[in-house]
Amino acid sequence: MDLQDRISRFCIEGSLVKAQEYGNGHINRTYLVETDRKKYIFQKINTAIFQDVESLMENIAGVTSYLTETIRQRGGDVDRETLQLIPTVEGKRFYRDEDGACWRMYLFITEATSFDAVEKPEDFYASAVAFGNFQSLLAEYPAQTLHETIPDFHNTPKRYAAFCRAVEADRCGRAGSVRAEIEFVKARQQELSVLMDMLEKGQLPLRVTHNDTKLNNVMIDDATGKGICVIDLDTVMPGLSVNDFGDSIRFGANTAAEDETDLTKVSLDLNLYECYIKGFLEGCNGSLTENELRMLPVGAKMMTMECGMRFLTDYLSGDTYFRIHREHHNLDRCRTQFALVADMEKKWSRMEEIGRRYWGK
Ligand code: ADP
Ligand code: GN1
Ligand code: MG
Repeated sequence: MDLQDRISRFCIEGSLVKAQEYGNGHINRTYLVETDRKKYIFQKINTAIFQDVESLMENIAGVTSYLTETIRQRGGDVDRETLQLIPTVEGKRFYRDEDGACWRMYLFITEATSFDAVEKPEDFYASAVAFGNFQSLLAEYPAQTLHETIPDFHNTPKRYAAFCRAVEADRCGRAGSVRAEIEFVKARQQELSVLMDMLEKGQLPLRVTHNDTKLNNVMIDDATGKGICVIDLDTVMPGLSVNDFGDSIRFGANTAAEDETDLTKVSLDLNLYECYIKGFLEGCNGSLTENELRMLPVGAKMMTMECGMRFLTDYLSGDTYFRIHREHHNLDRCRTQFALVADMEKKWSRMEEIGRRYWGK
């Protein structure tokens, strides 16, 4: 069965013109499908990571129908302001082929761009409003109906434990060559549980969050410059708002790419950091508690630490999780994250001071 056959299992309009690989996600395999009438996004779901595809797709169907209803009530364009699943010809949410691979299809969001790096601060600001607004839109969503698609996804202490196991196992014999990176993590072990501890003590609320708030997971409208649609809903689960904030900073406020090899280019751009705070608070629309506001800088550092640790864990375990495009790619990614953490530590008082400026606004 080839790609074309798999595409034909979905309710597409028109006849197929072309299908080509698309985007820069690290997890799923994404294709742009064009017919003579419409464009679609076609994805092979990464079933090594998402083992319970039924539950995953139930989450996505639930969230997208909920968003569709709200957008419709507000008179918005439901085909551009939320993902729209295209059912299979049997009316299912995904198609399992004879090899057991799982496929899903969405309408392609037209006249909008997902950026892999910040080209204009306005776009980063727009993404912040969109992610904040996404959280506000889902504030009343019945969180108990959501499946945990990746258990303990942002449980940083558990990520640390997994990292320690990978160092211990040293499956690829790489641990010896990354001693400095291992030490970098171990030196910060104490800090890694601060957010989870606050959650446990009821000092931070559990909300329905996106959990993967990279800039390229939001579509920016080409005409208006607004963040028209939040995409990549695989990890929408109960989580912490400060982590949604933090993951965006980790990716978008870095002056270098996530996989830059020249670490002198890596730093935290404080202007972008401030610009994101403004947009995120606007999108959250006054819903964040005092503790959440206070912990925003911690969220930024924690998501950067955690992501670096995850890249390093994957490097030590033989690159089985994140898609890599070159040798040592995960190590390069890990190094940028740790360089960014080090720069945040230098700029810590400025990060807090900027945060304080927006509390109460
Ligand atoms: P991954 O989980 O691998 O990151 P994504 O769902 O984020 O996969 O998709 C990868 C890329 O494909 C996105 O960054 C975006 O550029 C593009 N994309 C995904 N869904 C759509 C859509 N509905 N319309 C337009 N582009 C999309
Ligand atoms: C993955 O799917 P994508 O590329 O948007 C990962 C995130 C990481 C990110 C690092 C489900 O995001 O958690 O922060 O790579 N997604 C999953 O770039 O693990
Ligand atoms: Mg993505």
